[in-house]
Amino acid sequence: MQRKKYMLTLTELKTLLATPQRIVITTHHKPDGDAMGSSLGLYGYLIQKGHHVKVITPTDYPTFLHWMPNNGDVIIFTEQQEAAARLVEEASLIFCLDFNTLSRINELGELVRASGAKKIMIDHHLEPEDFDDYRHWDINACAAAQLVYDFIVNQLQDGGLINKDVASCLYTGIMTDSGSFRFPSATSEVYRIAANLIDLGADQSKIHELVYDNSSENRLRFLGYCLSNKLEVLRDYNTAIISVTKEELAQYHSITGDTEGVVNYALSINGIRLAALIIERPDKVKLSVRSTGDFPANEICKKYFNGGGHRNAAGGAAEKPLNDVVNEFKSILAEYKEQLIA
Ligand SMILES: [Mn+2]
Repeated sequence: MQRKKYMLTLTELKTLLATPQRIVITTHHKPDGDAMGSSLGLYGYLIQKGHHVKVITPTDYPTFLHWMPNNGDVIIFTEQQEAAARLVEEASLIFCLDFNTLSRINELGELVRASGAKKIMIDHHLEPEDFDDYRHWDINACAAAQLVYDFIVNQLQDGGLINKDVASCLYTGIMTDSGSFRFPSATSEVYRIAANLIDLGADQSKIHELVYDNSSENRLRFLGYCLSNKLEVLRDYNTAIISVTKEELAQYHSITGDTEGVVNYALSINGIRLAALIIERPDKVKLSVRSTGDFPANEICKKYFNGGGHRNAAGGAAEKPLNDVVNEFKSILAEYKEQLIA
């Protein structure tokens, strides 16, 4: 892609980072383990350099991520809009982690766009928008946290500052985005980075427990309900769908993070190549779509549901009744039948 404007070089960025800056780190809507892990990992590095740093998330995020080092310093935009807006406006550098289009951070996006700060994108999603001044972007990276590691160690040559806190955050990002090191993106290089992070203090067993064995009883019962009552298996298309109404979410007192990972259970059925979790949210219907092998989940999300993502993990949304979205999703499958039954 042709970049129009003048880009910051690595040398120029290093020079900027050599003196204290006012830095904002932000990440995508409804942050996941990689969004928070990459953000708080970079935060833990930058504060050691004497910068004034704040992590601002567009929205809240799951409680199973609240244990992360320096979580108490995070500002949630929807809860502290004025303070967040001031920080963005006054920042000299804004790091944009684990997303690459400003629409992914809601109203915060326009504030970031308007800010005079230099913008640094560290990301691994397809099709970045041209809003940044410096880019460390690689779609083959398993996580933004892997790219933050590479940024600190190889680009800034500052690996000596990866302490236990930084290592724990970056490890969390890599672990969650690689499906606990099982997706094809978890290359031997990723395992080597993880091993380094363990050597630097990340307690891999503890971190796994904090993230994955930290469910509320409601969350587990909700999962059970989805699997026994809401799962639809369409064998003709090797596809499984779980759809959930807002009444059902309320019945299980669902909170942020409670629906995360549910779609993976649908995908884990033998022979299933495509799985969707379709949820009625207050404003719109949201889809999480997962696939195996080379089936493009992101293509379906982009073409029909105003979204996108990775080939095997994508998302979208629709402003229609839940049933209409479920029926539309089913009607699309015929177009992909050959690929789905291959
Ligand atoms: Mn990510």
